[in-house]
Amino acid sequence: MKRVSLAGLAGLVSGGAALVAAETTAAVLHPGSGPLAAVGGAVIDATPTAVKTWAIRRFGTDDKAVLLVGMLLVLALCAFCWGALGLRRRWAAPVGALLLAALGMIAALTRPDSRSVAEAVPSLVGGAVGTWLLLHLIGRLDGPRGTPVSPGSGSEAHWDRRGFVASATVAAAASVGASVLARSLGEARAGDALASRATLELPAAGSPAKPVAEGVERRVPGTKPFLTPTRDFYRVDTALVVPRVDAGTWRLRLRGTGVRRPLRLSFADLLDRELVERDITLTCVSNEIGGPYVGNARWIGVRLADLLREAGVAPPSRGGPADQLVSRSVDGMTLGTPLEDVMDGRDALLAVGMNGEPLPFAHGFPARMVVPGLYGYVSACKWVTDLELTAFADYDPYWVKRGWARRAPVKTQSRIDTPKPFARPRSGTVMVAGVAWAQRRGVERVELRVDDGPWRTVDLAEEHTRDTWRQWSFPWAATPGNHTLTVRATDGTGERQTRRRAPTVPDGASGWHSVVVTVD
Ligand SMILES: Nc1nc2c(c(=O)[nH]1)N[C@H]1C(S)=C(S)[C@@H](COP(=O)(O)O)O[C@H]1N2
Ligand SMILES: [Mo]
Repeated sequence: MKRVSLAGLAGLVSGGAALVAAETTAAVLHPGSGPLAAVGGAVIDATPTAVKTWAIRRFGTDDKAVLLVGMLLVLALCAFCWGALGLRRRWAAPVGALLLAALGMIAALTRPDSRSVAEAVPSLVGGAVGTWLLLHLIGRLDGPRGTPVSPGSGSEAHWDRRGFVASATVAAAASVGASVLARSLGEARAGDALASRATLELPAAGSPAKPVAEGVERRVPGTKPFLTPTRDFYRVDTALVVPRVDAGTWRLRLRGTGVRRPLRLSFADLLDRELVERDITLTCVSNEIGGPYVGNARWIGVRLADLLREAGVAPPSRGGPADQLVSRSVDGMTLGTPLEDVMDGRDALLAVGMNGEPLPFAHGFPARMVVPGLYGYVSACKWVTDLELTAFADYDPYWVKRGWARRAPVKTQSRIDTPKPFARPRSGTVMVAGVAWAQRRGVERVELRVDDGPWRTVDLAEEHTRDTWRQWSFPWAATPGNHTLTVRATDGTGERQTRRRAPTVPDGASGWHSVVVTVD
């Protein structure tokens, strides 16, 4: 192998060691504050909305894994060039390390959940380790006693090949070992959070959910269950590392404009209140027509309106000065919800449980908001730790700053779940089935059209509540050939789902869902 390639390899090994050193330091200081998470978080925040929408559509919940792999590839490329350059110009070793460390430091210090200047330490440690190792390895690529080997001098045999291979191997092995150590350290640090969830027994709800009647659930093969199992529930958030919050030390503050008695609640305080359990269909604004980012879960928690009234808050309709409830999560995410909606009598919850269990970490443990009828980005703050009353005119939360609408009630939607696009069913009776949702308004009717034929009213499952989706099915007498199936719903106010196609940005997609099939 050429010396310059070996120097590139030295860069890779040194870069890897630098990264491991930085991440290990972070695991000790403040889990989740490593340079990878910080830079990744900054990349996510800086990504234009159009690219983010594309990434969610293209990669779904894997978007974060894809981002991580991409970052590692870019980093590897930089490290290779760093090593190769360091062979010719020694100063490139510290300078290159400093540049990357600066990137990590700036990202770590400017994250919304950054706590102190100590967040810069991991990147500094990484930079120092990387510089030292690279200089050391490159030293082995030089002739005896450090005399640089000039290209073509014929003295290539003099450099310490065995020493280089040995050093590089030791460094790589040490990095792998340290990363394993850092991982288990991270797990140990998360131990309190894990234990606080594992030992948690949710009290029974004072106001239980309405039992799901027989007629609510259709079990048509190829459709989703009425209640979405937690493991199948979609996940959308900007958290590269899922926050693992210790319920024992978690606190929720309620403060701001028009708050007469600010609240500061522990998790135990929450559980002391009356818990209500409700089935609520949650929808993501990034859901495309026919898309998967909608789920129906049984949430348990306290009524947000109760907390607000206890704090002396009045909604705008009662002369209150605030019209926006801004929720903040432990990772710095902000969401803004119309205060009027939270206090108008709907089951707006500060949820602590999902489908009979404490919230999973990925879904917001120990507490999150769920507000029927509003897209998740304006209502469903996970890992919530702060509620602030303010005005829409005075504050724009995270997504609004990035071009999404301030107010975003869920649009009426219907979806065909079976047959799947481009399916090849046999002619005869084919079950067409799916769901429709129009939270707060309810679904009154669903119609199906085959090709350009007449709209036909489908068989609707019983309504559970206005805040849950409604299943439907239609036995279709399928004839051979290509067919387009189109569905549309009418909500409880009699308004029909619009045919007008709109993209997800800024306030949710609209249009009819169609599926093309070939009947054999
Ligand atoms: N802290 C935090 N809460 C968040 C988000 C986020 O990125 N961070 N994303 C919101 C969005 S866009 C949606 S659709 C819902 C999704 O909730 P789920 O992941 O439990 O399905 O969470 C909301 N709450
Ligand atoms: Mo969302």
